[in-house]
Amino acid sequence: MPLPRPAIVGLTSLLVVAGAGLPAAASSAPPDNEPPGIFGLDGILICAGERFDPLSGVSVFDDYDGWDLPLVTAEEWDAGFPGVHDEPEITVSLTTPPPARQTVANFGRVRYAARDLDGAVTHADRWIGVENCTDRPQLSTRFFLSNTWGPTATHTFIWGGYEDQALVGDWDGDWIDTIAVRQGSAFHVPEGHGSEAKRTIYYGRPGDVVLRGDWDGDGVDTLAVRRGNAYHLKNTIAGGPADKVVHYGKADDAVYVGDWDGDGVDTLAVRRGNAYHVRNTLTSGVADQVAYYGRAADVTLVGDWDGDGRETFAVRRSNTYYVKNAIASGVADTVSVYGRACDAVLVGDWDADGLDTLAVRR
Ligand SMILES: [Ca+2]
Ligand SMILES: [Ca+2]
Ligand SMILES: [Ca+2]
Ligand SMILES: [Ca+2]
Repeated sequence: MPLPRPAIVGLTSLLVVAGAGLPAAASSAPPDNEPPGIFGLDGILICAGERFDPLSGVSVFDDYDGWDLPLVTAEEWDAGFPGVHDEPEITVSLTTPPPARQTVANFGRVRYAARDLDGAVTHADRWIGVENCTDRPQLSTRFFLSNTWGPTATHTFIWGGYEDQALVGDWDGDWIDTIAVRQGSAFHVPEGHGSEAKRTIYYGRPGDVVLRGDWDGDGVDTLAVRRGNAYHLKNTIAGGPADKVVHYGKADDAVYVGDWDGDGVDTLAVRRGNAYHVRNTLTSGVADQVAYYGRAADVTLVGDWDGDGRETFAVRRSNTYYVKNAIASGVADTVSVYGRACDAVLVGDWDADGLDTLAVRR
């Protein structure tokens, strides 16, 4: 009796990202040439100018017995792919490599093949596109939280909507940062990583710039609305009028929130070019400290990277992070490569060990 044809799931949603000049129609796999039994290649994300390894981030699952199937590795690819794994039931290989290990100009097609035990081969074509992520990272509803700078995500979940603003905070004072999502003036605050249970609060107007911080040092993060250079701070997770209004910097300054001096209270810093004007009290006035770090074009992150209770800056260039552990000018203390150039990242202490690490929204 022949074995039932195993189906491969996990190839369903090769993530196709619209880029400049990419027709919208190319962002979905052609429905008619999807053979039965092969689904899923999720998580492929290609950045403009990035070398594309078609097997990076791909997982394939065999719904015949539920085993996760390994694909060929990048090393095998380099050694003269296509190679085929001797898997007990199915082998999956990429047979047509047009965009492989190349800079993808716009979009293209890759072909995957699956062969089951009796030698039958089925193919699946998938269109891929290229995202221009230099302006704004592609947002997603999938979050990958990591407690280290290593490649392993400790929490993976789907949460919120694609365009929702994500706000990281310790909303209940348990020292664990979680990710709230904003929809207009509604903020959905989860009970834990990936938890469906949530509180919804309403604050500000839909177009407001909203920041989060622990403005009173009680260990609980709350919200603030920015209007120009006025910051309307609220010390409880609730709607209603602000508890305090602080004016700082100029209306067009980039602003960052952090506990720069380790006193438990978050305050503001504004950035002009690569100059960071840091203030340690929630009052109007001039900066307590000015530090020059990185380049004007860098993306800036705030975190307590070394667990000393003080938050400092890191700058990001593509997927390289230059971390500084003091509010000071000078070279980075650590340099780490993490994730991909198109990733949207968030910073938080996901495990309450005092160290901030990254989460990828991909
Ligand atoms: Ca607070
Ligand atoms: Ca402080
Ligand atoms: Ca620190
Ligand atoms: Ca941590």
